[in-house]
Amino acid sequence: MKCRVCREPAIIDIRRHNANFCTEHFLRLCRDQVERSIKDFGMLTRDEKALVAVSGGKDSLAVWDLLLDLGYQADGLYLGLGIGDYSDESGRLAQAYADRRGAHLVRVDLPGEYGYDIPAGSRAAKRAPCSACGLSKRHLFDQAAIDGGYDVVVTGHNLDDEAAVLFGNVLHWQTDYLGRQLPVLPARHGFPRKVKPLVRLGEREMAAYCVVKGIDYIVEECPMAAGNKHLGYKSALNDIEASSPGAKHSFYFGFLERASAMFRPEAEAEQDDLLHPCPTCGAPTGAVTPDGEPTTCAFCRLVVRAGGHHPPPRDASDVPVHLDTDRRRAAVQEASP
Ligand code: Q46
Ligand code: ZN
Ligand code: ZN
Repeated sequence: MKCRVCREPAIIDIRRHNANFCTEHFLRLCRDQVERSIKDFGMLTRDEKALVAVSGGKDSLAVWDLLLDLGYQADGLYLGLGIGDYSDESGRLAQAYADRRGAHLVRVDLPGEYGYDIPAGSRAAKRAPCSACGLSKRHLFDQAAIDGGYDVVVTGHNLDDEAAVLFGNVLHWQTDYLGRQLPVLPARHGFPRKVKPLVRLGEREMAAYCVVKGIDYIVEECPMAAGNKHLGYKSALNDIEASSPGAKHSFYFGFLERASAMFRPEAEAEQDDLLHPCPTCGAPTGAVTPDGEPTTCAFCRLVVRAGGHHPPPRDASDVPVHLDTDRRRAAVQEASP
């Protein structure tokens, strides 16, 4: 097995490229694919401040590493979700990476600051763990990015993730989700842009990238992921990819090029529909009571049902931006048609 570029011994075969690569040219391929996604989709510039959502897994550590190597300004954000040993170990690995690179890691601890963890919170709120977790993560990423003055939030979603989400959305014809499934979600309502620079790279490549770069990542799956439909879709797509290399890539990029625009008007109309600032946290929300009255956002309702609380401002002059309802209201009104 020889490298396609230099004919030296290869360390990885990538069947969808019908090619093998040595260490040097594999790393170059990863960097080129990330740079290409960033340019093609207008994800970020080197003048902007990026906050990378780091879970301690291979994808988020790899995307952080790639952005730093490519000269982007990227800090990490680790959310402690209180999922037992899994959270302890993933937090340790995220911090170890940051220390080794001399990079800055912002840490938010859900049990310490909000008074609930994902296992207990999801039981109390009668929500599936991944649903309570996803809702909490989205809110806390946005909030940390606003509080820290970041322009863009980066996540480590790779081609396998995006193809699996697309597969699930198509299987159930979730047309509103299809309209939002993009590698870049533009900034709106005072929230930063969200970008996925790994969409051109697969899960296997990201594991290989971490091994080659000596990045220690958490290998176990989150223990709450059992029964998660996403894993089933991934494995179905892996079977298809095995007999038809490149299938995931053409499924996902074919969707972006030829179909996604058809679903966008519905998703955009829904997003702009009747938003108001949440009376508790200030985040824009479309939540209404059964009588149609504007009410608190899904995250704040989860916090209450899970028996948690919002962290108090440290002093009157230090009200976090996410609690600055006037500023958030102005952003919502400005964005309203
Ligand atoms: S961390 Fe959270 Fe994932 Fe664990 S509980 Fe589900 S969503 S599986 S990426
Ligand atoms: Zn080579
Ligand atoms: Zn709220």
